Amino acid sequence: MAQSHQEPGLVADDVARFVPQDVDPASLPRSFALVEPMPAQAPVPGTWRSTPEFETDGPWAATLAVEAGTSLYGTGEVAGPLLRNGFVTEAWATQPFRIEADGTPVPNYDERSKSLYQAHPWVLAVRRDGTAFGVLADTTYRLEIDLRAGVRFSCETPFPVLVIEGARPQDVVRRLAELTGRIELPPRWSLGYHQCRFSYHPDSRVRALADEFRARKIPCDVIWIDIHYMDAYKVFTFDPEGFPNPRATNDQLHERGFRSVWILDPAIKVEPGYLVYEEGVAERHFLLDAEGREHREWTWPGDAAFPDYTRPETRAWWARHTAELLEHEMDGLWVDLNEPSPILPLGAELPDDVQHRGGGDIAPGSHAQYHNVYGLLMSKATNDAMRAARPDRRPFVLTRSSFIGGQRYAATWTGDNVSSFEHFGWSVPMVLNLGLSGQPNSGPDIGGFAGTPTPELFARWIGLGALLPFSRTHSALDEGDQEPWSFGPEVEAIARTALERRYRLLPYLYTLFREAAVTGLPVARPVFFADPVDPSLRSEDQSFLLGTDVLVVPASLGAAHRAPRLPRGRWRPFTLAGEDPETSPAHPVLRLREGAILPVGPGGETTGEAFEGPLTLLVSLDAAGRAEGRLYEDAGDGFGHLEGGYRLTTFAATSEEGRVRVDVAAVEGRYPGKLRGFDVVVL
Ligand code: NBV
Repeated sequence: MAQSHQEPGLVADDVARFVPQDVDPASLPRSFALVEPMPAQAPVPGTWRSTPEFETDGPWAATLAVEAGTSLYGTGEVAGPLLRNGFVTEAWATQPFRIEADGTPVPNYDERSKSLYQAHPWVLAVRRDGTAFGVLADTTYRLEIDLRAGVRFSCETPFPVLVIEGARPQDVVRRLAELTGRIELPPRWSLGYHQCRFSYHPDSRVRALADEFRARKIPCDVIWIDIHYMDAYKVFTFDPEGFPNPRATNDQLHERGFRSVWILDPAIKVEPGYLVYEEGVAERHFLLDAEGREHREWTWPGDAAFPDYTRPETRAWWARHTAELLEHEMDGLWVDLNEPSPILPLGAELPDDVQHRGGGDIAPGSHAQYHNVYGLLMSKATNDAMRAARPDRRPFVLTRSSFIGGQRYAATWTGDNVSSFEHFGWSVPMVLNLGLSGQPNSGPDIGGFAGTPTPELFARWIGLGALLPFSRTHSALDEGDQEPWSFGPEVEAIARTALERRYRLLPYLYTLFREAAVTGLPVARPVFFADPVDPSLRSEDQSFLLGTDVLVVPASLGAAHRAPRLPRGRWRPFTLAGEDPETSPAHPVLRLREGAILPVGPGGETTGEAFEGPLTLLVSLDAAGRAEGRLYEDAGDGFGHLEGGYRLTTFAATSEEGRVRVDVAAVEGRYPGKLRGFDVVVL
């Protein structure tokens, strides 16, 4: 039986909270999505456009009708198209894989899969008239999201629904970020290119890799160290043969102008004599089964126990070990397998009745309640640890699992993918829907994780991946090499050019990351943001926008795909590194909006170089002969920018009698030093 909501509450002009009838709001679990509890409420006015109908007999459900012509987006990390109308998914963090005959685990999902590694109980709806609303089912429990007829959420436990109204979809996304949190500005080095594989091992291979990048003059800032650095996959240990001196490895990387990111898994190997395990037992840090015994699962290191990150004491213990690890001078941390995922048997998950004991502002609860926030809490514990250990540096954490709001603590990647054109084609829509769900810092495994790409596929993937917010190549154990030079000289040249383009764009990209940190707007945005009333743009998901000014148009994925739909107005093509997208389709065409000024840097092999030296301002005048653009600068690390230690420069161009003149129209912030010199190029 459908019932209307009880005591709907307006918490701001554009946000309303609805609770199912007969449910005492005070009886609902605390929110993990929201940064602050909801403020006092007033009655929702009769003019409110989108209101849920609740069902309370059977599973709890909430349905919102949508007008014809409404486009649905969001739902976090989902494979398939950007436009989500007609899909049924689940907010339930999952590791989707199957085992090949030879024992290799292979990611196993497609457009119809219900869930991937992260959980975002959130839908963004854009009405035909370009106005928008967003719906958050504020629960951590497993939730079905059915978008076949309007928006329908269903769940075994009652949940409140938040509805955000906006004049445009951008307003809704900004409001979502106000409520669920924004990213911290990442350290500038993390905007560079990242090279990863499972695993670069031993340490001599890491050094050789770094030298190879420099010898070949291919831009790269970060090398990643996957699980083989550990001793038998035991967290917070080092393989005495392969990585006997991790500090030296990091020092050598730093000498060569690289940073390093090292992986951490949650599963702690059950092994007498292993300090971390023994402490975990003695101090009761592990999840318990329904009978109160330590819960174990078969994982990468074998039988393992799982830290209970709902406990403040356990987060502090994790932080202490993380701080000790950081004494070896790793620059960033990568938290993996935190859905959390056992390895065997296939598809295993921790049982719903496993107990999380909570503490502080987190109530004790079952795994059914806390499964979806395991990755979020592990990210938080790791981020807090980095911040406490290094108060002067910005933490960098990458997580595989997350929950809505997870952008507060970590960047993310789209998990294990496959070296196929199909998975390649999902890169852009996945990054866009994550952005529309609050997470602006993401990217796919370039080249694909499982399998080895053809030279053509790798070229296409790095050409595109170099333009996504987080840009990292990664590949699985036992797969062929996936370095920029692994596919012959032609692809190497394409990869170098692709990365040179990224490094020239970095001043603009960093400006967009700053915008994301302040407003929550994504770095990579759907094309329909340029014109939310143009219905032809609603399903465009191979082209995308960087900020408001740069349109990225990749070559078509083949005859089965339609030609890209571009927003109205003049978008002038430009090049950055001598590329020719006509002859080399791996390089997406870049276009600059009329009326925009794009600040580009000199490029270089490291972010250090790319943020020094003269700027070029690319100017694309509008019909009135004007253009404007912005550039954000700061120290690149640390927190001085939060105290005004930054400079946000607005450039304005005017044209008179055929001459274009660019002025500094405004400067915000107190960043020492003179503004970098600039050349002007009028497109
Ligand atoms: O740590 C090894 C891998 C990692 O390379 C990959 O990126 C993660 O998604 N990890 C999964 C664990 C191995 C699972 C097969």
